[in-house]
Amino acid sequence: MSKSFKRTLVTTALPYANGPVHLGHLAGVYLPADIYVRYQRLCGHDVVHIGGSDEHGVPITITADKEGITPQDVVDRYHAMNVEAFTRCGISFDYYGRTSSPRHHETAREFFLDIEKKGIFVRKAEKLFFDAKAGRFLSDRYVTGTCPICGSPDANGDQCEQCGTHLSPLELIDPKSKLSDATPELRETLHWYFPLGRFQKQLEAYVEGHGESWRQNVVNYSRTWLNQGLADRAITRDLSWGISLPLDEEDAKGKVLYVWFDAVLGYISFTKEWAELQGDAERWKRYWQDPDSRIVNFIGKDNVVFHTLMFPAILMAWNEGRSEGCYELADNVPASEFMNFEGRKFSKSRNYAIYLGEFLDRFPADTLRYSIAMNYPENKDTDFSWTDFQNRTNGELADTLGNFIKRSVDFTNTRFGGEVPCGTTPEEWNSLGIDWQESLRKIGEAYDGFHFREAATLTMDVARFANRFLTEAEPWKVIKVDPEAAARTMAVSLNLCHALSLLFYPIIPGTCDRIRDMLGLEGSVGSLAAPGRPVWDGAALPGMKQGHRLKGSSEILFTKIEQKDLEPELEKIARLLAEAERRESGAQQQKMAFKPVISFDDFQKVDLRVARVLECEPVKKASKLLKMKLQVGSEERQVLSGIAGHYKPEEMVGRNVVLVANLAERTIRGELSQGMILAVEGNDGRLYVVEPQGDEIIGNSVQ
Ligand code: B3M
Ligand code: ZN
Repeated sequence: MSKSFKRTLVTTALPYANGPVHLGHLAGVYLPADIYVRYQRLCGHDVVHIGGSDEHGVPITITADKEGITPQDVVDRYHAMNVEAFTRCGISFDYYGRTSSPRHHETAREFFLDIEKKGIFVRKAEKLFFDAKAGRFLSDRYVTGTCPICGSPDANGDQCEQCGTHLSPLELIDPKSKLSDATPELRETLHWYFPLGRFQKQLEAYVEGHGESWRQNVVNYSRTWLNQGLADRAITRDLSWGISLPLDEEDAKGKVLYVWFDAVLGYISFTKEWAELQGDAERWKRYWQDPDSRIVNFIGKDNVVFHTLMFPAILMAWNEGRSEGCYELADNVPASEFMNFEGRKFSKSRNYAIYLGEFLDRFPADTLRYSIAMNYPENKDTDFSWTDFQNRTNGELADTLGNFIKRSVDFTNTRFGGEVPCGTTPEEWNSLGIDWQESLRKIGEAYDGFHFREAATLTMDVARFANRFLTEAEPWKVIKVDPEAAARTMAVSLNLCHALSLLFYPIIPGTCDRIRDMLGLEGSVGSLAAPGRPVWDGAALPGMKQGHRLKGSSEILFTKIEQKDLEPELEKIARLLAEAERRESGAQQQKMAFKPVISFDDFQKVDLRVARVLECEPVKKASKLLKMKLQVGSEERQVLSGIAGHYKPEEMVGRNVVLVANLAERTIRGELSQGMILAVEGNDGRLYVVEPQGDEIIGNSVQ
């Protein structure tokens, strides 16, 4: 670490309180953060871990509508459920807040007002869909209609699930309100926009200043946005659920802050609430407003730009014109890739998930923590499978770590009266064949660098070493001929047990406390360390004194997972996969159903022409679209097409395509599209452009 810090603030993305957290969330955000925090605490660092529920936003109201309950019911239920699941999993938050709290509302409004008073927001009148029956403006997710790109009949106002195109509700064909099924009408409304572009230079400097230390994915996502040029972002919404605008103006009525504007500020409000509970209401400032503190935001890859651009921009706006009370920006934003489940993406909406609480009803937290640490999606997506979970639990946790600890404790109990039979000299300890200083340094570096899989692997290597040491020394044989040598072996083994109880603590804390208990040592591992009082380095030294009494009994640390234990899980997976397949083939069949018959005259109305692609380029902020310049006979046309995921722009240039030449012009993402080109979706999900061959046919009719 190049810079040294006096204290560390760790935040974890605030999960929407609209459903239970699943293993994907745990793997990407909460477990890595907890492991990191526990390691830092063992090192004697001052570290505070802040998390909480995101209780605003459309996902909450959609769940409420679906279940026929109020948004408040939704957040109450899932906040409680997630707190419980995190607690059972040993995620050691110092504070877990809720964005519905008065302190949070106050903080968010304070930020809004400060930026409003500085005149930074831009107000824009715009026409939005209004549901006259429901008497409400409709946010994007509340409008549905036909996708202009792929023709799917139930595209959402923000995105078409079928082809993935990001849409605005105004682009939908035949839009309908999800609230009442009414056809919405356009009405003018005013919204507050945050001009991200105003902070472009500062944000570039911020991102580039961390180009070396941040993960590649984080830098890349941020750069992509920066390179496109940052646009104004609306930070208000016409919704009834959320933080209402603190302005006494007609225009502000019925509007709330956009959920992302308020959610990121939750990190700050919750730190304030934590400080109040500590009896020192000002203490939060040391973590947020002191350059000597280090802020680390653990998130998933889908939340990157909100944390590397939007949140920093809000803080920059606050800091503008201030010499005191300025906020520090995050020092690192370790964003994970995704962990899949049995080869498929976790999906709450498709009910393809294992929820954390559900998992813990069946298996112990530490077996899960270890398995996930070994599958941490650091640089690429990884997979959680039941078989891998079983193998790691049985082979690594039970047969290696658990077996070593139990053999050491049992043999000492039965043959040495439950006492550490002798001391272990530093020379003896250091000549075991393990370079303690080097091991600790490497594991520590892995933690500091957010390489959790590496840290877990190196730690298990120490357990393997210990297990082998005991097996090879064979004290149960040696004791018959050389009791003193057997005693020395057992003393070393018990010291290894002690070392492992510290080394494994960040990953499997509950188990480490049980090891301490068997060793007859007072207090939990976590209670040994405090800011300024490190215990991590103690793992490199023999920690068990001659004559110390063990507890006298032992327990099995890890129960092996039998095939029959997994059967219900495997059955469930098979069911979920079959359901997913049915859904997909259902969708396929639906597509096969032919459209209603049209007359020959109707068909004759469609003017299909062969065109040649002259130029082709991507479209800013529409990752699915390509913009093409086409030659149609003597004319040139500009056409947008949703094929970006299937063809590179340069691959399109020079191809012949079939153009629907007399389709009414449309503007998509501010770009004119004069027609449509034909493509076929293959069974592999790819789009294949219809491509008539030949040079002598450009501009001609397709009949
Ligand atoms: N609730 C999105 C999510 O759960 C959002 C994160 C907020 S972090 C401030 O993925
Ligand atoms: Zn579509």
